[in-house]
Amino acid sequence: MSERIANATHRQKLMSAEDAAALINDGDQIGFGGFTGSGYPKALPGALAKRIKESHDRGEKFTVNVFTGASTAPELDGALASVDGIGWRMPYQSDPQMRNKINDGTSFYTDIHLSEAGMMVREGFFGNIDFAIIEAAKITEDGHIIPTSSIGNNNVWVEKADKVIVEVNSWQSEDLEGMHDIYYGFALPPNRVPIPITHPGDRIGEKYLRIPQNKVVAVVETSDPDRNTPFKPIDDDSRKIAGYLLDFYDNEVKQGRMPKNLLPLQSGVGNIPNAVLDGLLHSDLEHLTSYTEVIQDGMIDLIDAGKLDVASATAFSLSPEYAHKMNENAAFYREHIILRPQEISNHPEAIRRLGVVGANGMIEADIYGNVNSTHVMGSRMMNGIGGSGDFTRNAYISAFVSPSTAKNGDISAIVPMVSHVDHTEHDGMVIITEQGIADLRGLAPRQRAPKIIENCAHPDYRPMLMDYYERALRDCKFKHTPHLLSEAYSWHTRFLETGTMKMN
Ligand code: 0RQ
Repeated sequence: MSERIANATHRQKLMSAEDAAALINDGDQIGFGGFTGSGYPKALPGALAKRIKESHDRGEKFTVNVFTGASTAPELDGALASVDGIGWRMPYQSDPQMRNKINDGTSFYTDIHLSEAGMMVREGFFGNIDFAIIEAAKITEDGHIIPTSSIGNNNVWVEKADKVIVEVNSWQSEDLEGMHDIYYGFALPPNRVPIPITHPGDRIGEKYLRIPQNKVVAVVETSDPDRNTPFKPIDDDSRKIAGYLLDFYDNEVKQGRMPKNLLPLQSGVGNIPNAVLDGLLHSDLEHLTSYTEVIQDGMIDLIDAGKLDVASATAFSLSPEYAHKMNENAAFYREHIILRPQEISNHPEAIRRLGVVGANGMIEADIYGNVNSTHVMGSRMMNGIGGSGDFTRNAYISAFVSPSTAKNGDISAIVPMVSHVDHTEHDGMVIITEQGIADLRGLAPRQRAPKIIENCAHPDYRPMLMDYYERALRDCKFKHTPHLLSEAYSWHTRFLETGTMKMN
């Protein structure tokens, strides 16, 4: 038996994943660990999926409601979705099978801000949580639980759940001990108090996850790695977008609006954010800090180069190569990285106080600066809003970054009116594509539209957008935000009918 389960009481609860899954029933609400492919339970979801499949084969109904930190991996979302085992899901996902089940109507999906997911469960808005199923690197002799590569909402799930199942994963480094900072100062209104973070590196909580021992009904041993996808090599467009963003930051420093080492950085996941981090690596900036959601490969490079003093997040989102590096060197990286609950990493209060500088991806923006991050053609769910809203509304500077077109140029990322709105024109400040940058701060809608069209739209779509805007300006009775409502979605309907937004 693994020495990773050093506590005698917990050792008595050791069982197989199949036996632990047998404790779960149809309709149960389960808070799973897991955030952007890190720190999710590896064995229980598969064993549960098998049980669900057997029930379905017998003609019995069996679905569970799945709560997580954010996206997980094929072993969790994929396994449960593929057997139609998820009745309802929150707050973020990116697994192809899960996405299909949401879009074909099999599973309900409640897409909410990541900072609010745990909070709302505490507030009782989602009813009772039956199980928390979380991953640990070790259970120490005196019963302390050392978390793994994400915290996410684990603190909330174990606090609110009736029963807890702990997977102890020997793949995770024991040297993660000390990297986590779990805050226990939350209360319900009217008893809330300020969150005492004034610097990204502040530690305000505890190293271990508190789990009432009497709640633990099963302990399961695993050894599988986190399954993150490697990043693609940085392409020209991503490099250009990163270049515009870094020049913009540089100008903010010159204008005296940001200090020389910038302000704490937040970046979404993906290839453009990774290109931004690579750009920072090759700049002469020093003593950078980060207050973000996920630690990506580029941040590890910045730490290695001595340029990033401290990074605060709730999870890793590392390629397999970098995850291996983390496992080998966690004792070093824990001096520079703090993993917090997502209710703290994404907390509006902390983001606003620290003056975080954010950059997130988008699906489309409209000519007035409203942004759609989630729905393709207004109806098809991609991933979810994730943390983009937490950061965009509260950041010191909020940027959206995207290629100006998608699907080989048949879709323009700049459209007359977004087909779904996640971030309103009141939230985002800067839009960047490979074509250029539109700084929207202080601009009224009629000042924004020409700037977004000229600077950000692809040349193939620029004249069409300008034509729409000019006719709207001429024919719309009200001139604050001129629109031709009968035409505003014609670009999307044209794509759905003909396969391209272009006029043939
Ligand atoms: O499709 O995968 O089939 O090739 O969307 O697009 O350009 O690779 O960009 O990976 O950064 O994703 C908004 C989805 C962008 C992401 C979104 C298609 C495109 C491609 C991916 P394929 P790209 P990205 C912190 C912050 C919300 C959550 C968030 C996201 C695929 O950034 O999920 O920000 N954001 N969290 O072809 C049709 C368009 C499209 C389009 C792109 N206009 N129409 N398809 N695509 N634009 C992290 C967390 O919160 C956890």
